[in-house]
Amino acid sequence: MRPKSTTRRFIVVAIIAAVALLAAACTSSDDESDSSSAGLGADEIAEARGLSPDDVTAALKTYQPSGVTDEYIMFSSGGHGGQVLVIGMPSMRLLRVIGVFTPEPWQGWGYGETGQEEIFAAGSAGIDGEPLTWGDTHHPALSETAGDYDGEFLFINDKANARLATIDLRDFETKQIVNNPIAVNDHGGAMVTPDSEWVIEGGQYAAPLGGEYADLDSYESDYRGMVTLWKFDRDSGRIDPDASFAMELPPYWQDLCDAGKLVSEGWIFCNSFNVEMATGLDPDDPENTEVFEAGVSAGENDYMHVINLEAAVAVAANGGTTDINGFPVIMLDTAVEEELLYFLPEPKSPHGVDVTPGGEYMVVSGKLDPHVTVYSFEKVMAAIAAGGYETDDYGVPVLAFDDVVEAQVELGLGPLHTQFDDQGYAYTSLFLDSAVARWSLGAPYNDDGWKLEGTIGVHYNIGHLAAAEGDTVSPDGGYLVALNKWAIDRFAPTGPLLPQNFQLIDIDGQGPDMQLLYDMPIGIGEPHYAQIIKADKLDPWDVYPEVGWDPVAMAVDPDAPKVGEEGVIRDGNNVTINMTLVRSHFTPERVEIKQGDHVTWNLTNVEQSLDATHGFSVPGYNINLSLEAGETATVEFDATSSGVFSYYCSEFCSALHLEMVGYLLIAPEDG
Ligand code: CUK
Ligand code: CUA
Repeated sequence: MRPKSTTRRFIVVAIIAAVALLAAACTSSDDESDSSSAGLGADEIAEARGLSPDDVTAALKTYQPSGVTDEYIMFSSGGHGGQVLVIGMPSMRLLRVIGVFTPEPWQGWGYGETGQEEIFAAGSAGIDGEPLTWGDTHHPALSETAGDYDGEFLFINDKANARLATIDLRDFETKQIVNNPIAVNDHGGAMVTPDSEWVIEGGQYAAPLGGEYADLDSYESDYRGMVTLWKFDRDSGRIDPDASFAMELPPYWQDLCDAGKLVSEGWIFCNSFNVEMATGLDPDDPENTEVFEAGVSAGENDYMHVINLEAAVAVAANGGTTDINGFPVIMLDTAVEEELLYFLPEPKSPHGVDVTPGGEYMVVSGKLDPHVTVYSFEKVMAAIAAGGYETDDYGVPVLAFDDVVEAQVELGLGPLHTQFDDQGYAYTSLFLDSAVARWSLGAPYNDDGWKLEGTIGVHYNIGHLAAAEGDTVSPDGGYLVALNKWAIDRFAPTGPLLPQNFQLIDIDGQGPDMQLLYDMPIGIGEPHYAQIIKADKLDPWDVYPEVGWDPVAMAVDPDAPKVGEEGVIRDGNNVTINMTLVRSHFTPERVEIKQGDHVTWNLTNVEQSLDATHGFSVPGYNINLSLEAGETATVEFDATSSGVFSYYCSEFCSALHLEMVGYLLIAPEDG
């Protein structure tokens, strides 16, 4: 167990004192119907607003005075908004929306900047080369060193199009999108190994690998699942596709994965569903009346995939792969032959797999089973060593459930995901019960563990949950966030589309003692997973390190426009504009070109002051850049339309911001 931070201990002491005062005041003060609270004392405000003592403690635990920063930072997926949300905790203030798979205008993400367009193009899985302009982000993964978040990078998957993105936490910007060459969608990504050498991307809905066509009648022979291991190169800050590989899996629907840690390091665990291999209702076959929701859950068991990553890496390195779409894949028969893959029976339609902080156990929840099932890594290793197992239809060894299970704990209805704290507790989301269950782990965490401690209701239908550093080797405890799918009656109505509801919960207590602190509506996409890092582990730049910094290359661009060297250079139909930006003007302020010109517009924000961002927007041409202090960028476009285009700065940067403008004159071709 780790000691609580001194700040937190101080807060707790302060709250106890304040609440004692307020609780007394709340119950004893006179009837007051004045709705204005200006000039009232704290007790009178609580009374006037009808706040209970619990409301008051919740407010005291989450309020951040102006200028005081948060203790934790939560990185949440933005769901089909395609971004990552950055939220301060415990205040639950939205700090930033990082554009990833979706253009984001405030950051000028995806509105003409050449380097960004190259990132989109490299990672675009669009049909016929058409770029995709959205993604369904599910699982953010902070980079880790020795199993702890190191605050350097963040990975996030796009479930819809089987893509992974890399975000650099020095500037919180997306640097890379890779497109899975063999799969059309994914789900078990992004999860990292304890030193972030590998980023795991598990599949979801089986399909022929490589994008070929095959009829659903040949599902069992032609459809396949997969897991892809992307090699991360920390020095370049990028995934290295040339050093990455995938593994062919049976056409079960692989779901979430987690990397082993400490005692289980070197192994990967992915749950799956649809071991039944249901293929949906067939309108031409009256015998087949099984819709997916019934067919996929018909059997008693699905399979957790236990993958020997270390051995798989060796097999891939020794050429034990087959190229599919130019990407090396360890085929299923090789995986069986080389003993890379084992299955563990999982109860009814599992979702999520979460490895305990010490790596000893893997926790799985059956969506249709009120239990969590805990598997022992040690028992799995012993069962593998003992041999003599059954196999599935594809020849993969299936270990006996009783040989590998450590415990089953009954928690409630619809268990999904599990997180951990520093007190030896686990927390599991209960979708159907709309609750979070706290349960104690067994040895070595608690000698009398494997039992439910209590539940707390959430509002409503919780998917994931995230505890402070709750999936690392050393969880912090203290806070947990319930990522609820439904909000129903929590917020003022805004039409038929309701926000999701992030609820902050204090998990500092013991047994059933948990307190709901705060509701945060999320009105952008539908977040799935989130990770919460201690804020002081992050060390982002205040401004770019040098003037002329290219955030795509993460280096100074020697050709970046410099003060005194601005101008417009013509070479035939190619026009290059070198421009600098500083409060409150562009240089040059006039750019005169001709219709039909090909324009390369280089810009440098030459400022080095904190928060001195300038925008650059050109009407009609869909160009909108955000240039942070020191940043350089390039926009290329064809001047197809003649006219007068006033480009302007879109950030209110100074008192004379409105004057930060220039004229782009595009003369008609035959004029
Ligand atoms: S999944 Cu969404 S609630 Cu994509 Cu992690 Cu479980
Ligand atoms: Cu620069 Cu407004």
